[in-house]
Amino acid sequence: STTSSWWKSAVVYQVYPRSFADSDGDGIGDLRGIRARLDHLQRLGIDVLWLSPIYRSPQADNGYDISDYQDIDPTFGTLKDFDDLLADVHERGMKLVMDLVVNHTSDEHPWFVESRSSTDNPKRDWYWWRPARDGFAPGAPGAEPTNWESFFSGPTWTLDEETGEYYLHLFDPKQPDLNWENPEVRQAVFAMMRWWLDRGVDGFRMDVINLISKNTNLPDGPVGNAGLGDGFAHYANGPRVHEFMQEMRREVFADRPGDYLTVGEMPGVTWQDAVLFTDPSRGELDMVFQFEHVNLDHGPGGKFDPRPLQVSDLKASLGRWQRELGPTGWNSLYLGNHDQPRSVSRFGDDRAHWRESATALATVLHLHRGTPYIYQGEEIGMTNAPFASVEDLRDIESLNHYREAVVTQDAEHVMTAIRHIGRDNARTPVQWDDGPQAGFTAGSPWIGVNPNHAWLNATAQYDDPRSIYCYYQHLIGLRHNLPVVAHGDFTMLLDDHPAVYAYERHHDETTLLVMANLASEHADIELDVTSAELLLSNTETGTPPKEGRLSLAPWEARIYLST
Ligand code: ISL
Repeated sequence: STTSSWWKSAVVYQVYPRSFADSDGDGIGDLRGIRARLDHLQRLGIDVLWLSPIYRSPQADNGYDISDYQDIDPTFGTLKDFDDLLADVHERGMKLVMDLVVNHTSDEHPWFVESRSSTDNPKRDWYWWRPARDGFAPGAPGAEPTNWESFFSGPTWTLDEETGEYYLHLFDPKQPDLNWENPEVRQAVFAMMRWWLDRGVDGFRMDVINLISKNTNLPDGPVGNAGLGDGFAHYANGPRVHEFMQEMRREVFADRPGDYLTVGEMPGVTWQDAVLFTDPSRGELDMVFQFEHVNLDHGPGGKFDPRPLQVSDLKASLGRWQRELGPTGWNSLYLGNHDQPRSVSRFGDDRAHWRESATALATVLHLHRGTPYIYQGEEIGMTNAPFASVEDLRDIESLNHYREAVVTQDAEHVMTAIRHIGRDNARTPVQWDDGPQAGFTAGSPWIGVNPNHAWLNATAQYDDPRSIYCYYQHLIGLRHNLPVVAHGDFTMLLDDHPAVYAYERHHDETTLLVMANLASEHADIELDVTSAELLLSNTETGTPPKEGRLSLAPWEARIYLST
């Protein structure tokens, strides 16, 4: 934040409103639904609630396509409902952070409607308009101004028939990119942010914020999929991104005392750049979401070409970020969100060792240096969903990929990859109880409820001291109560062990020793815990340590403290 580092001892919880809780039976979660479930969050112990977008939106990308930044989509409620929710969150001692989606708007946003209306409209330059490539007629194959492939398949340019020019959209055609080179655009965004802060919100999670500065020459990228090019080097981490972040900090936060949180979502950000973004002396962001560890299981063909993840790669990657951001910057810690498959299914063993692997992964993550993020349902161990066919899917990314991929690949092969890595895995409704539709809605849900809610649900876990939910309560308590968790330095141990993730944190006279076996076989390790106190473990009766040796059961995790 601007005035303190309160978020170092905080835990953030992400709500994806569409799938959290439905109060009115239309099958889609809403703000009143969230309000009615605040006990779940407060008892868990979280400090901050991050809301995925609730603004007015055609919902082409579930709200990441905004048509009015200063209103609530009727699907989710009203501004009054929002104010009520915010008041309740604050009354319970928690904070609320909004999603800020300003790399692009909806094509139905009045700014874009004006911009596309004519080549000399005053807002023409608020977006990226370009004529067809030299020597090509508009609309001809290959006439797009660059060869870039969009994140959601197909080219990043769409022809507007009326004016005969193309507009840029790194995501769907319904998500045109704003032109941050234009100072009027920046001022409009900053004014909108101030409006929300005046309303009382506590900060922003900034969607793909490292994509806002493009190489204005718009060069082609190396050709890959389907004849399209990879433009990443020309639109990500661009030349003015740090300047824009500093300007935002000045214009939006500088004269505003208060404990805010800013986190930039940044696909492809390097640790070198992350240090610059999060160095407090530079006045940019409090922390960033990096993607290195969630891209480790992507194959040469990208995310829909998954390959097995090696624990050693995960250790090397997260360890590097701990080391490099250590003295100057600050990490965001996450294993899942609304764009990623369920962490217990992806990194754990959601069949034979469901509870142990969910809690082992949580142990590893939460005791790192950084601010942990919990994605809704993770705290009860929700798993990937058994999507039977393409009819069960809702996500624009998966559906576009499916349509494109089945032209050249076997449909069942395509579905296997989507079942493994697709975003809808994280978007099935939160499983509150074992009743109809898992207690999510009295109506018919917009996406199917996972049938495992019969046994996997929140209600079954509240009073079970061995539950995943209760384990998360303990982990959050450790961050709140032990300065070493929030402020200690980080040293990786057993670097070369293929399955055990172990590290030490030091602060003043205190040492925290964390270890977890991230495999479904026993592991023997050499670590001396003789003078340490066992603080928390995810197994009932761990094997007692002997002369510097420990034997860990499958997915066993232990936390020791010595002072
Ligand atoms: O999930 C992804 C596809 O592999 C990512 O590339 C994702 O699109 C990227 O992380 C950006 O995500 C954010 O912006 C998107 C939106 O669809 C995501 O839900 C959001 O988190 C466009 O606004």
